Amino acid sequence: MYASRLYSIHSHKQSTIMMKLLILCGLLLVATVLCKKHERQAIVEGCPIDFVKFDSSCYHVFDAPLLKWWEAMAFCAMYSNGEGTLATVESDAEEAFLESQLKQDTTHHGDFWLGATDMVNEGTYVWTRRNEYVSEYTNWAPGQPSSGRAENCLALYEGVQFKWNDAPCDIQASFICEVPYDPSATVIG
Ligand SMILES: [Ca+2]
Ligand SMILES: [Ca+2]
Repeated sequence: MYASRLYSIHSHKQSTIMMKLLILCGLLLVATVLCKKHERQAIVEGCPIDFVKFDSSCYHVFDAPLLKWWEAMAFCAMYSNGEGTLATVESDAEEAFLESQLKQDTTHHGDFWLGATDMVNEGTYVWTRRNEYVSEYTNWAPGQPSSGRAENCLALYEGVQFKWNDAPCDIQASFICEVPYDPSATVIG
């Protein structure tokens, strides 16, 4: 009788330990999933949430929403207190960085707006937010710019390995925003 009671207490203790272990495993599983989710948010200090840093700027490729060139420019200005702009590309290194971002993901199709246009003076492209001519650095695809007054906005085009293309400003396309890297900026979370 005594032995069986002892056995019963022992077995009760064992099942309590098992229960505790199961709860612990469950908590660990939830914590792992939450950590993975957190990683996906990709917060880089000094950049807006989900932007990636390169040199002294932060960038994000937007596959959606698809916007006209001027809509995309206004969209980018929502970031960093109005300092956001469609990306400007001013060196081989910056171009290579953006191309690598686009080539990483096979879902990127079509044109990706950059921040230059020749809509004011045909043939003369200007980085509008910087108020600079596109002259020091260019990376036009062969045969581009192709279409005179019919195509006045600059894009990286997937069909030519993300080299430069002039496209009609009112087509709805993907786009890349760029904001200045600001180490003093903090993410509120
Ligand atoms: Ca043009
Ligand atoms: Ca073109």
